[in-house]
Amino acid sequence: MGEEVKFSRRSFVKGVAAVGATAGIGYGAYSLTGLKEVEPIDAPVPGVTPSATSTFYNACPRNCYDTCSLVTTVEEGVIKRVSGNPDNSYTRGKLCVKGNSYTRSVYSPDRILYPMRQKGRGTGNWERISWDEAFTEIAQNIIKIKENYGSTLPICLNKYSGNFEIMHYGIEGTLSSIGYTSRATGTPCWPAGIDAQTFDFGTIYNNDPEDLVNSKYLILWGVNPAWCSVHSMYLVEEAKRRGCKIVAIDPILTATASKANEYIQIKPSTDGALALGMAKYILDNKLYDSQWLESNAKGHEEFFAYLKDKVTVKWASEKTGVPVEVIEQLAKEYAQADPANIWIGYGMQRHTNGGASVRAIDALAAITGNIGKPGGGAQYAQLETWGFNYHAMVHDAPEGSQGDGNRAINMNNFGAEVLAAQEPPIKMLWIAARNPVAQDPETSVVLKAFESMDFVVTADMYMNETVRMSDIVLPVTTLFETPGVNVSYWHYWLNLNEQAIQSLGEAKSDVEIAMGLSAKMNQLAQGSCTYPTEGNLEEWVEKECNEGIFTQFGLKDFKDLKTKKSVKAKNNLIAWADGKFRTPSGKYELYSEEAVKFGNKALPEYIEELQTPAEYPFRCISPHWKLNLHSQFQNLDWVEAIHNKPFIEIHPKVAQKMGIKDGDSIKMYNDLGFIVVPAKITATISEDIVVVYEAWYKDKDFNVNFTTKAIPADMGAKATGMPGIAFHDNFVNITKA
Ligand SMILES: Nc1nc2c(c(=O)[nH]1)N[C@H]1C(S)=C(S)[C@@H](COP(=O)(O)OP(=O)(O)OC[C@H]3O[C@@H](n4cnc5c(=O)[nH]c(N)nc54)[C@H](O)[C@@H]3O)O[C@H]1N2
Ligand SMILES: Nc1nc2c(c(=O)[nH]1)N[C@H]1C(S)=C(S)[C@@H](COP(=O)(O)OP(=O)(O)OC[C@H]3O[C@@H](n4cnc5c(=O)[nH]c(N)nc54)[C@H](O)[C@@H]3O)O[C@H]1N2
Ligand SMILES: [Mo]
Repeated sequence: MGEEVKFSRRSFVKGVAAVGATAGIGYGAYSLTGLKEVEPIDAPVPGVTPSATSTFYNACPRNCYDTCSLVTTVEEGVIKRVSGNPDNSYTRGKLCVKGNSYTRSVYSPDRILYPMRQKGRGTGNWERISWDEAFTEIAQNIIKIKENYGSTLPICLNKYSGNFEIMHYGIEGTLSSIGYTSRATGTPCWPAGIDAQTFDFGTIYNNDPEDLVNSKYLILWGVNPAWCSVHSMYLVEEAKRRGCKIVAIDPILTATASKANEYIQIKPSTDGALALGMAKYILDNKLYDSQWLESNAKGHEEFFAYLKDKVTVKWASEKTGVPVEVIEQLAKEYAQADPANIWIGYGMQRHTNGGASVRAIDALAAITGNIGKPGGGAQYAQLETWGFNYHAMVHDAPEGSQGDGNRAINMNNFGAEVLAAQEPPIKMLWIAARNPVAQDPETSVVLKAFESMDFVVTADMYMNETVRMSDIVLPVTTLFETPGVNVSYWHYWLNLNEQAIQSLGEAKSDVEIAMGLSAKMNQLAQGSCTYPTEGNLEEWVEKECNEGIFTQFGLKDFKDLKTKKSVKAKNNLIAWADGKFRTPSGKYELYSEEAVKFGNKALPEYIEELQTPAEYPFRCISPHWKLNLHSQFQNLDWVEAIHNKPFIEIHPKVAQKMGIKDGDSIKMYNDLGFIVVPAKITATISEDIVVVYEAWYKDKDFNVNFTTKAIPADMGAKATGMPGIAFHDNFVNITKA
């Protein structure tokens, strides 16, 4: 990246300063021209007796393993308490810090409650407008783009994981219903691992996490449930109580690792070498399950030949920094325990060889015959419970739409690809359930892309960095203000989401926004939008369900779900128990031709990790933070009261060498950008890394993604349309600021 991009970070700092100057950085950090104070809205839901205390069941829709079932107490139309559903054996009556702060998140003084227009993107000079004005301006812009370019391809949607409730796929539906558009495609989250497991097993499919308690040996491999899946931590601890040995493998001694029987500190991005070293030991000592391999696997001879030819435990030790004896002991214990289980995290696959690492770890489970049985497996994720109709999502382009489909824009290189798009260029962005300015790599480039647009619309609940770069913001409801239904990508529960309160201010759900826009588009240009213009949302939730869902969850019909609220899948809770893999051969594929088609090795071979360049001697790992969910929750004053400062973790020896003391202001930089944060000196990390947790802090000029480059991971294109991103291959240097 050249000078220009490097310094565009500064221009963003100016942008923030301008917001502060206009509004005074305080709650919300935006100015509302001519607005009176927001009154609390406490009108009850129609049909609910005012002043009565009512209980509603809600479903946490955040992008989180736990996807909890919530019990919401409402008094006189106001939420008083949100707690975990005790009848759900995964949620177990408890919530995480974020869940416990839901009451604040709904009534936060930060909530955006009205549609607003910004006079000058990034100025903070917002004015309240009516929904009619907002829809008119958006519709006119869409119609103008169609006139100028002959298609709607200059409009680009960026939507991801702000809300995973099934009706929120209506956001994709909104754009489909106006024509073919450009779409941010792929995911910054888990794609390399998905492809890896797709090559090996045919798809992602994990055992019911409640089955973790049946393990005798559990490796937590680059996963941090103590922060990122707190309800699973109960299961890990219960397994331990029943005699299971817990081993954590991570470059950071995480809160999870601190609860394990053994912690193994590994050099980042070398997990494949550790897994292959273990496999070699297992092969040499004949600890593999030849019977399982004979009946279930394809290519184990080729894999064993590769191990014999290329892998030694000593090599694995040199690569990973893990002593030979530790690798041997780990391999022996793992292979001899029955059943033995591995939970493969998403953090560990955010490397250029992340997919290959996941395949090597999967191979351990396969060669030891730990697949398809209780307490065993290679757990990553599952989509088995996601068989909805996607009724809110599927909408045809209007008749006469030009083009033959949507255009894919890589979500993992969003800024650069938006800027580079030609014939036609991208002119308008629609952002919903997404905060790309905070969460995408190369923030300075993302900001340039936003600056270059003719028109930006963002639908969100809070005034975040992306909203600040928009022309119009549309206020969306929280999960308590709209009905829905949710499942998890980890556990096997399905949770109903009931509307517990009326929407605050003028907030609308994403589907209601689509309906309103459709009405306006058709008013201005008949036939220009196929989205329904009205509909009962409760009925729409029912339309998402089908016989497959009812059978899977033991429900008679939708009414039955409305009575039961939270239900667990009845069968297929042990992945691959039937031995029918969904690969081309129907077997577990240690040798995958499909992998070759996507430019990868057929075998789970080691792919060299990126080496630290001399000028940027630290690898910056930027994992997820305990108190937020990406850019969500950290902005709440309740959460800020617990913790409101980003920091950089530095090993004591590095600190000593550089004369850095705890709390010193540190500049972390590379050729892309920099951040300035206080130092936290800690021996929980190794000397070759620094750690900065990714998060959005309200009114703080902090975003680690100013330094992360859009470096692709090795896999992801098959299942998600684009390769993943190597967030943790971020090489930096540090100096005292
Ligand atoms: N509190 C909270 N919960 C969350 C989230 C959140 O932001 N906050 N996010 C949700 C989402 S979207 C996701 S994807 C999941 C993520 O859930 P996790 O995968 O558990 O979390 P991460 O922080 O992404 O990464 C886990 C660990 O991977 C380690 N790691 C990084 N590189 C390597 C490596 O090369 N080898 C090994 N062995 N380990 C490595 C990191 O040090 C980190 O401790 O959590 C979900 N839950
Ligand atoms: N450096 C670094 N960067 C990372 C990662 C990392 O480990 N390191 N992790 C990556 C991962 S795993 C992920 S999943 C991504 C997450 O990236 P995003 O999907 O962008 O994540 P969020 O910040 O959870 O949500 C975005 C926005 O959705 C809004 N929202 C919530 N509910 C609704 C709704 O109902 N409607 C609408 N319209 N908006 C809503 C929230 O207020 C928030 O502003 O970040 C990635 N970025
Ligand atoms: Mo994620």
